[in-house]
Amino acid sequence: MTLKIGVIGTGAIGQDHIRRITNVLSGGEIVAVTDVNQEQAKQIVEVEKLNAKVYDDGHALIQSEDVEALIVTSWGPTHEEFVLAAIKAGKPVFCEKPLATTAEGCKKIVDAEMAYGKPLVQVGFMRRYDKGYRALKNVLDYQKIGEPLIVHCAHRNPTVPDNYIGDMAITDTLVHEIDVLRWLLNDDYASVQIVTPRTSSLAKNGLKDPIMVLLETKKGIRIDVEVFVNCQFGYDIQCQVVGETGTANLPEPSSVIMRSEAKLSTEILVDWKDRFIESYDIELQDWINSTKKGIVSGPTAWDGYVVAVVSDACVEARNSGEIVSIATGDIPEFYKGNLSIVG
Ligand code: NAD
Ligand code: NAI
Ligand code: ISE
Repeated sequence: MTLKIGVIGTGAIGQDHIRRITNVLSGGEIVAVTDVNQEQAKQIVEVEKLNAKVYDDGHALIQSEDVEALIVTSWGPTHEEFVLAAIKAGKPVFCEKPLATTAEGCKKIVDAEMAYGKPLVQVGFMRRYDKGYRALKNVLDYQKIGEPLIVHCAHRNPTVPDNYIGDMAITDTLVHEIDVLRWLLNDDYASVQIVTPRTSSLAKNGLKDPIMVLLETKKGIRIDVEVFVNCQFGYDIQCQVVGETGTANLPEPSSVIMRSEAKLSTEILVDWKDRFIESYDIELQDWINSTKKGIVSGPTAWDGYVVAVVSDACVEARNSGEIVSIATGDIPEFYKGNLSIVG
């Protein structure tokens, strides 16, 4: 049985997910697409030679009888509305991060899903599927460096587009670390402080870039994350855990080591699509397989909600300069017992 999928938002990642489902993965077919930019939606149907209908808007697509499951890859602020409509229609939905741009919006989704009575929502936190992060988690879970004490991270983008504004360093970028670190450490956050160093002269649109995010977990682990989205030199993701008896680093993506012109060098990737390409493939194959079994096996709406609570606290900490406490509440019974190793 092929899962008939509708995609809302055919921008950068929407197109990339359509490409992988059509050409790389198995068991899913794109039967419907929509985008506020209708020309772009039509174009991807042509480019990928899809047997898919182009809908006028997301709601018409969600209601279509041809569509069994949804992928939401439109801009962050539109996610809440489409995910709520998918739950109302009783259709499984894979929503790119963020689930919603505020904790309040995510809570509405959690409440709607629990009222529906069956998990339908998966959030696109693909780093949990990454080979490198999984290897790092293995080191920690088997206590190979003792208990973790400190984590140093960097999330660097070479540049960002003009529509990257306001709080997006937190709500669009840092959210990946917020999710993956609580999964990696089996811990939740207790407080956050954000400090801003000198702003890069290459930052656009009034962005304060870079920022330094200082998190403390409930177990007392201290985390520092540098978010620097105009670093120019590449797409660079770093994570080092300092434990009681050693340190462990996230592996670098593999690359040819060159000795040439009196230099020893390796390439640095520049595009986020390439850095986690295998993770997206594994993530979406897992979503297709699980959806067919009627389960959600990846990051849930609860995970999306927790990330949004933390992200709201980060925004408050950035605006106030103060240390802000974080209270995420207890996980509801409904979301316990996730079957998957990434959940
Ligand atoms: P994008 O701007 O390239 O694409 C967004 C698309 O949504 C655009 O084509 C836009 O026209 C369309 N759109 C906007 N509003 C719409 C609406 N109301 N109805 C239909 N279409 C609408 O953005 P992107 O880089 O593809 O990002 C999309 C989402 O994916 C964001 O939420 C982003 O955070 C997420 N994302 C996640 C990752 C990741 O690593 N997991 C990477 C990139 C993007
Ligand atoms: P994008 O701007 O390239 O694409 C978004 C598309 O959605 C655009 O084509 C836009 O026209 C369309 N769109 C917006 N609102 C819409 C609506 N109401 N109805 C239909 N279409 C709508 O953005 P990008 O980079 O593809 O990001 C999209 C989402 O994916 C974001 O939420 C982003 O955070 C997430 N994302 C996740 C990544 C990951 O690594 N998991 C990487 C990049 C993005
Ligand atoms: C983008 O939306 C992503 O999710 C990328 O993974 C991230 O690195 C980038 O900063 C975001 O804008």
